[in-house]
Amino acid sequence: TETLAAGRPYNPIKTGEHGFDSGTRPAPGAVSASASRLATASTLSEQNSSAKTGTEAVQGNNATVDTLDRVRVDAAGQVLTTNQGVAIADNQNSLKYGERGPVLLEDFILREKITHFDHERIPERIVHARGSGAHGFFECYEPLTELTRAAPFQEAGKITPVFVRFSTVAGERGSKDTARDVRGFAVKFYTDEGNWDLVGNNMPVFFIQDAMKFPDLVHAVKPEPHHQMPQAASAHDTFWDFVSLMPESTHMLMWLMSDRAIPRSFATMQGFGVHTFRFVNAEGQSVFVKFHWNPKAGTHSLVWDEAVKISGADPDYNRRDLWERIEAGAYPEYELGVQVFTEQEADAFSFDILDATKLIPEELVPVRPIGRMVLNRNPDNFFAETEQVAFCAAHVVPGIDFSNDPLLAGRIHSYVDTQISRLGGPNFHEIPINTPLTQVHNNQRDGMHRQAIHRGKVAYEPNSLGGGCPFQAGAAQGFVSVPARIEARAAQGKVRAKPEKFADHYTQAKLFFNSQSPFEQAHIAAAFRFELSKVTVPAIRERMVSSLRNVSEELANQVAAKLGITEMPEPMPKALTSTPAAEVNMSPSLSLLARPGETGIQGRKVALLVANGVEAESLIKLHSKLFELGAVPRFVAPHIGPLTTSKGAVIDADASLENEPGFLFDALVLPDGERGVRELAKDGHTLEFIKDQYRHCKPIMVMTASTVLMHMAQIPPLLPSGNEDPGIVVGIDDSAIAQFVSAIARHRHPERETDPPAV
Ligand code: HDD
Repeated sequence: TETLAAGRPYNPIKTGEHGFDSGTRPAPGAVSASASRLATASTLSEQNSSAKTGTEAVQGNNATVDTLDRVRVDAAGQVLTTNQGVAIADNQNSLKYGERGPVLLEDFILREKITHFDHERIPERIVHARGSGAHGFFECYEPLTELTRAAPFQEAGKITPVFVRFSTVAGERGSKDTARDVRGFAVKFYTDEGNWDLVGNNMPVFFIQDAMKFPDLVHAVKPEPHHQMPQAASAHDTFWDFVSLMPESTHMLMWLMSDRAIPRSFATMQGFGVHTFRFVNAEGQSVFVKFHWNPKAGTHSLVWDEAVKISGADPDYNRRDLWERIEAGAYPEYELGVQVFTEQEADAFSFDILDATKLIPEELVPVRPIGRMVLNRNPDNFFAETEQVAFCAAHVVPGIDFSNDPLLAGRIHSYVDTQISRLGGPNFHEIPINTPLTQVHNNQRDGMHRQAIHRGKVAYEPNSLGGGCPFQAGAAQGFVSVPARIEARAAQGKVRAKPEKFADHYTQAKLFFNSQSPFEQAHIAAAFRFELSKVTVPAIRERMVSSLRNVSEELANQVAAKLGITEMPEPMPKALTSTPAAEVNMSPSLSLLARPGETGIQGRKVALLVANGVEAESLIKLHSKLFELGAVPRFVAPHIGPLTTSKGAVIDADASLENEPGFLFDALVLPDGERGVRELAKDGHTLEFIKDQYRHCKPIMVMTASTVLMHMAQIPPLLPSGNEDPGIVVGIDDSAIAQFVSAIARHRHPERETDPPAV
């Protein structure tokens, strides 16, 4: 076999047959022998993984990443072949009868190539079509054996590999990242007792209470069927028609109109399991649980004007940010927290825990941190991993179980069903990114694209011919559903109905709105104004305003005024005349400001404007300081390439004012050096750059010679309140740098914001 393998095209799927290692799966955490041969450390994230995380985690990470090695293909040093492994002599010309003659049907090489190409696309996801994935690991803080027997939570320090996919919901696969939309936050845990998918969103509530309404919701928000517009946007008639007729969506609309719907980065948004789930321990005792992902980098969002501009200049804004953070070793990290409560506690709440339009205020049930997730490796191939990954709300492991949330019930059905058409048959669990680390044995057979070669003649159970295998695991090892009591009142029997508490649609919408800071509230009002101003039917706008009156009169008035509604419509009639008193009326943790983050300025992009003739020393000092703190400083100039500074040194510009406009950066530095400043002043892009930074409330550092640029851009020297603007730092000494760094850490300085914008 040695001689056979040597010098032959190496097919990594068939390691066993070619006499390399047997192709068995490595134990979780083990580094497979083939890894060193096949995987060349090609990305920075691979090279960096151990040094940067510095924990056992990298090993855990390798557990999934390693099993994928059996299918990773590296063509280095190999000849080009057909799919049958036949070497191809000429990949330039089709087979013809004479140089100028017709192409021959016989050309199987041409036909194989074109046929495969013709089928390169698969259907996109019906929702969440646009997404970005990453590998990583989950690390458990402490054993949770009292609460759950779920494998990831059994030991302190235990590592479980994960694959995560973030997504927008409404847009098509090639749509922009910065649409106003919910973000998907789907985590596949490759546990050592099978795959568990926590398929969540970046908002803790949902539009509807029952899966029966999901197709209606999606048809309403997707581009309108007659002309297929607008793309990746909810600002159109059908969406607002539907939601204004569905008062249960009001709470979710508050979230969707908030800046949560335009995250600055996937690394700066929360994630939520949304539904109530159950934890089940080894004794079979169960408690209810809600899952929360809290980003270590804090919660930071864009502002609308910025998101709109970014979608033109960089439609891949969030995807690029995720990729670059991982390549740079600034791994996105999230803490997993749980709200745990009993059935008795749940019964006493003023809302129903089976209602996905309600959250449980953290002030009522605190969030207990139980572990952390680090994303430390980019996929090798977008299609094979991010596109083919199949998440499913029904994928749970022993220790996790469902509640009776009727939205969840529909999801338990929908995901497998959708993958069957999207991924072409029932065997998508065999696609490498979807395979569990545990072995799979059952009597399911055949179907499209079957990979496993089942041996023997037994495909049924019970059997004696196969020695009774595979055999039932029994309750100690296998999945056992919680024997939850069914509450249907005897007299009710089978019904199509909802419990009464589901009908309170406004208490939590109010709670959310009242818990926002003034600038967050202003952004919510502006978002309603914008979206509804795109609605062409006045009756829909009015209906929405009538619904908002049940949330906040002030909000309703503000929105109505900007829609030209002079006579306020009556508040929408409520389904319930009296609702149980809410436990909390303010929940500070619902504000984005509640989580500024622990990672300082890491990952923030800072533009240092330069041109021929700028003063270099101060810029270089600042550049290295920012770099040291984990920020991404970039020299931006009228053109890319080398520039000569005031003292004749050379600075290389990374980007131009044209190819990376101001709104792509989190902060701006205006240089010293009069000649350079004069050159910048001649370029209209410079003033737009400054204006956008100011309008989007981002910090600006102004070195003395550049104060003229601030005047030219008509930047007000003081805040509207008359106070100094803490986001504008003049000078370059150490205290100015310190002030600038803390201004960047704060991200935005909304106290300068006016509506409409002054600049
Ligand atoms: Fe869903 C995809 C999250 C309700 C049916 N959903 C999908 C994805 C996420 C969510 C993150 C993308 C997974 C990926 O990256 O591949 N969905 C949610 C959340 C919901 C929710 C948090 C409410 C709490 N979904 C929901 C309902 C249904 C679906 C009620 C149907 C009854 N969702 C699907 C789907 C998708 C999907 C049609 C499309 C592509 C896919 O599953 O793989 O089955």
